[in-house]
Amino acid sequence: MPSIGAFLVYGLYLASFLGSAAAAPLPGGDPSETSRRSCNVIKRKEWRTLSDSQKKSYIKAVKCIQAKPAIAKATIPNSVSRFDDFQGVHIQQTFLIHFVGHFLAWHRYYVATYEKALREECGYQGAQPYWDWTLDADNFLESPLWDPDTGFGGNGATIPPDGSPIAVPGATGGGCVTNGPFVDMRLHIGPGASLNATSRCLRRGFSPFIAQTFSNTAKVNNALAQPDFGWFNKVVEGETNFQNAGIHGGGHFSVGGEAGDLFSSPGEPVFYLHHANLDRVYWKWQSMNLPARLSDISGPVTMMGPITGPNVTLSFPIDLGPLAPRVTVKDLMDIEGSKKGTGVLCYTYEE
Ligand SMILES: *[C@@H]1O[C@H](CO)[C@@H](O)[C@H](O)[C@H]1NC(C)=O
Ligand SMILES: *[C@@H]1O[C@H](CO)[C@@H](O)[C@H](O)[C@H]1NC(C)=O
Ligand SMILES: [Cu+2]
Repeated sequence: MPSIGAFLVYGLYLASFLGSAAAAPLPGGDPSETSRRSCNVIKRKEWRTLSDSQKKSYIKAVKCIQAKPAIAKATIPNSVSRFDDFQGVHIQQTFLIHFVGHFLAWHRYYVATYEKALREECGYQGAQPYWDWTLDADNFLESPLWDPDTGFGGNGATIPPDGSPIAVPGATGGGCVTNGPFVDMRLHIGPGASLNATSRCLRRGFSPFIAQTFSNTAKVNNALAQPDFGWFNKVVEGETNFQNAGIHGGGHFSVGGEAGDLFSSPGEPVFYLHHANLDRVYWKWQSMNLPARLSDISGPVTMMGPITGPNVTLSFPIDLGPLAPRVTVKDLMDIEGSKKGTGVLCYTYEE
């Protein structure tokens, strides 16, 4: 079967400027100042527990952020909207933030920054919802997420071969979404590592097989059973193949299309619900032994780097470029760190 590794080659030319991404000027001033502000902890809920009107408010906020003009044009010239800004930063940093020790910390900060943008720039009153894909693992197509009226719309149109850049086992669809709120959505950058101007539809290629195989409760429990962060992270990210993928890959490749693109997957609005759930599993694992696990961090500094180190530490910088102030892994270890004065985050999970 094709490996994700082969697909990584797709964007190797990026490597030349990835180093400079870390040096980009950052707005917002001293993050420790932000962390000292008072904080009202908001509660993230599972998508299907929201009322129809809460669901609609969330979708409305996503459409709002997709209509707000970009602020990151200096580093992502073809970004049109604030939504594109987020996608562009992920594309730029793809090789810096996956299969590394700070994978979960980076994506934790990234989703929280998106949540903040929805709330502060688009008047969204709720918290970032999450998608507990274990609830849909055996009945993927029936997930309330795909409802055209109260969800994100359904599968992409059928186009053989599957429209995702790698052949995903069990994939269907692959073309543009055919119903729901994102049927007319345009993506302005991507796919893959491309930051060139484009105008693309939102593609999906549902694979119920991937959902059933990798997004189930046993897989989550296996991750939760890991004794230290190094193992937890390895199990969550899994291998770069479809035999031993992790729950991270499960969420991405079950939706497929844009979501199955390692670089430009945040072009899929459901990306943020998937990564919120991954973050929730991470927080669950931390909460099983919080005193120790608020400071347990390890893993390679560079993508798939040597297991002998160097390892990521609490002082490792986390950089979202023009999206947010630079922080460290330490600032992101506690999802309520802002309230406690130990970090920059201020949310929690229902259940
Ligand atoms: C982006 O545009 C440049 C200049 O037109 C072109 O050389 C390059 O191949 C394009 N890259 C991709 C990935 O399409
Ligand atoms: C990095 O972490 C691994 C796994 O926990 C450990 O075996 C190794 O000694 C560490 N390397 C350094 C340089 O700390
Ligand atoms: Cu990612």
